[in-house]
Amino acid sequence: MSETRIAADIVAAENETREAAHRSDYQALGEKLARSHIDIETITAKVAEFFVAVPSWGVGTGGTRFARFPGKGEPRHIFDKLDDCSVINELTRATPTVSLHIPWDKTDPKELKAKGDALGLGFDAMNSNTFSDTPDQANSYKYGSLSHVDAATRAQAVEHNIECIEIGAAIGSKALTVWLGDGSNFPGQSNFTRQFERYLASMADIYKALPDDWRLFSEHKMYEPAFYSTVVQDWGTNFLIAQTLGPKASCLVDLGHHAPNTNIEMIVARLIQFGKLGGFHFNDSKYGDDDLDAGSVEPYRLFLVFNELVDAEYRGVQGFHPAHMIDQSHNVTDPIESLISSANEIRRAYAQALLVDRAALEGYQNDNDALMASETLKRAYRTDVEAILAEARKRAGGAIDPVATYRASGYRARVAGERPAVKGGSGGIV
Ligand SMILES: [Mn+2]
Repeated sequence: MSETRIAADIVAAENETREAAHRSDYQALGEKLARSHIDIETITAKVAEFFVAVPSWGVGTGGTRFARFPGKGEPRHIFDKLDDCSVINELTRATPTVSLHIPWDKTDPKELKAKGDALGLGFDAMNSNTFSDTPDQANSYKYGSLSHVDAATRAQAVEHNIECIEIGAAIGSKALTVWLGDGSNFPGQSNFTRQFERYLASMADIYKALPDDWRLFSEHKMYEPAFYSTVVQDWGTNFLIAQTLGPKASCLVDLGHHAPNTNIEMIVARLIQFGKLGGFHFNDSKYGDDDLDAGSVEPYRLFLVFNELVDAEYRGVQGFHPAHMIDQSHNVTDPIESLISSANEIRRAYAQALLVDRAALEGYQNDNDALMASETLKRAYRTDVEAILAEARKRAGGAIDPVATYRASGYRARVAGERPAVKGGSGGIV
């Protein structure tokens, strides 16, 4: 990394204060795992190779439809956002890519690329936005975009998505995520079939514009902003879309976009089995699309999702390379701290899933030993893998305790002085 936002000597000094305790914890965990014939070095190496993209919109303070309470030193534009994203990666070494949202982050692609290169950051999936209007656009998305009854509005929405691909191609992205707010608020307002036909035709036009090595992710969501029906409302519809469009299309699973109590890990398994799992928007949820921090409410569910991913990894499923992205809205925390913590929680779930004794689990499943099958998962989940996560961070140049190191660095106070408060800013509720 040629430029850093957190001085290396601060990271080194903070690590020094924790080194002895960490070394002791790592050794103790290694001995414990060895008793189960697990080599801690193998797990640490795999964790160090697991990465998740941060969303550019996640480093600004989010809000609700009631209010937004800005934080200090909020990023004013995409270049400030990239600085904040760099801080997260410098401390966690788990987030080397950023997912952009257009038009929120629209600027000269050459400058974007140069800034990313300077910070050692790459660009993950591009996100289009046809759920709000820009001041200069000809046709409004009030009544829909890709599925709108008006052909000119649909064409405008298609054109916007193609522009996202062009910007992405110029900065090294390889995927486009399409989430749209199209739906209806009243029974009878829209003809479900005609609306979905129009949507599929628009998506086919976008698909045609994809470069050969690109992927197209469609993201389903049960409700909101439309409250009676949504065009891409669930994983079944999402699967139909991916299957209809072709091999470059697959499904994005946002953990918050399901009905309460939905068995998300089972959806993940189904999509893997039929080759249509494109990737994730990680977050957590209590009631709806809450966009809470990953692992903050239901860490066991996050683990169970990773249990399916690791199962697929070990089975060597062909073409299995889901995109890992975070999609959260931070209303009451410093967004940088939330994203640091979330990246760690995602890696934690991965590490725990790596510890599952898969041969034993299969044996219990074949013997119909439900209790021991469950216990096999729980045993892995109960293991405190923090020392593995810390070791992976430290070896890559990151912090043993990234949130404490971030606070010690004084970064937020520094940027608060450099970035005068601005009104507005983009929310983070996709
Ligand atoms: Mn999302």
